[in-house]
Amino acid sequence: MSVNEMDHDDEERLLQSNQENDHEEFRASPASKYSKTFWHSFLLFITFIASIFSFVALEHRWKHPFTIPKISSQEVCEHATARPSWHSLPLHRRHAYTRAVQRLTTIPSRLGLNTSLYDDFTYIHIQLTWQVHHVAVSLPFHRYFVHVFEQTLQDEGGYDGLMPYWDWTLDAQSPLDSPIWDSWAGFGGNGSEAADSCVEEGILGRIAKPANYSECGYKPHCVKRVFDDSKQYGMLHSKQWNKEIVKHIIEGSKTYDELREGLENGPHRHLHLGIGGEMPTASSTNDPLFFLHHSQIDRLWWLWQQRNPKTRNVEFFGPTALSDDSTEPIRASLHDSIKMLGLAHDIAVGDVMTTKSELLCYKYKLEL
Ligand SMILES: *[C@@H]1O[C@H](CO)[C@@H](O)[C@H](O)[C@H]1NC(C)=O
Ligand SMILES: *[C@@H]1O[C@H](CO)[C@@H](O)[C@H](O)[C@H]1NC(C)=O
Ligand SMILES: *[C@@H]1O[C@H](CO)[C@@H](O)[C@H](O)[C@H]1NC(C)=O
Ligand SMILES: [Cu+2]
Repeated sequence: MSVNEMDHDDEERLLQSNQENDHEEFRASPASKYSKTFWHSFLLFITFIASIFSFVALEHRWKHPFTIPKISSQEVCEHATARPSWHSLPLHRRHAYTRAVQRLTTIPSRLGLNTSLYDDFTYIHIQLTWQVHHVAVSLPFHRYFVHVFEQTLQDEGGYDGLMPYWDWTLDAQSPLDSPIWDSWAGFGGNGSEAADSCVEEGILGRIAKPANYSECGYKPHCVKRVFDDSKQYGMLHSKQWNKEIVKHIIEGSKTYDELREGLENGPHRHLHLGIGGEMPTASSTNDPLFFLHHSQIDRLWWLWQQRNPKTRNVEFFGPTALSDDSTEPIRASLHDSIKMLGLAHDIAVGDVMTTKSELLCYKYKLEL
């Protein structure tokens, strides 16, 4: 086919279509037909992109409804109730608490695991261990973690109260006489020598066995306690968690990082070590004392915050877990997320800096 022939053919086609257009006024010319299709596709494309964006936004909002931190000391919940001290709870209330914990071990996992709802907490604590200890986020993480446990006890364990805290400073003089070890209205005591240090009384003896996760994954086992009577630190390391030590940390810590470090490496760590067995491991959550212990740590942070809420409800800094491809630590920020791996919403640190937030809404009694 020659170039001329082609031109001729095209000319003819053009002529034909022009004639057709003359006859049918409503039909668009080839050029405008082209542009109409173009605009149709363009609009369709825009709509498509827009819907993708809104879907992603919705999805994000659904999964992380709290990711926008309120970076202020906003105390929006005015009628916060105070969490109770274990020591001040009547015996039947203490028993009711242990029954609620017990119930969580009979409810299926929320994470879709073949273990219990109670085990979900241990599973998550193990998964996140390296990200949430000895770093700035350790206090906010455990504040939120205990809150999720408290909510779960209320919603699914049938517990109609707030999370109690174990003020171990009250027991530092005589740790073995603490009411916390009661076998009916408490958690049982030291592990049994005859049973390889497994706890055989209290809630652990009655029900919560086997614990299903250990540091190395799925591994049904009994929960152990090996009370340490240390020459240096005293019975259950109580010289490291008595009232004087705690007072010194609360009154002496000028910054968040100082307080976090002082609490975490001091009383917090020594209580784990002093009780021994499962407590000083990543699966410490298998011992239900974990939650009362961390409620107390949370209370001490809270007491420190109350001394200057305006500043301390937004003061958050310190070390973070190292990023994979850099030796430089990332700067800790109120925007950092706190993951709950599906057990509850992921949130931002800024969401739990005050306990009188919409999300948390609790307080403690204002006394050390
Ligand atoms: C471990 O899993 C079994 C089977 O799901 C369950 O019966 C048991 O209560 C779980 N243990 C705890 C401590 O939740
Ligand atoms: C539960 O899952 C674990 C793996 O996470 C598996 O090893 C174990 O056999 C399962 N147990 C049952 C009773 O299916
Ligand atoms: C706790 O029990 C273990 C045996 O399981 C024993 O070795 C240890 O001395 C006990 N601790 C105290 C303080 O009684
Ligand atoms: Cu922890």
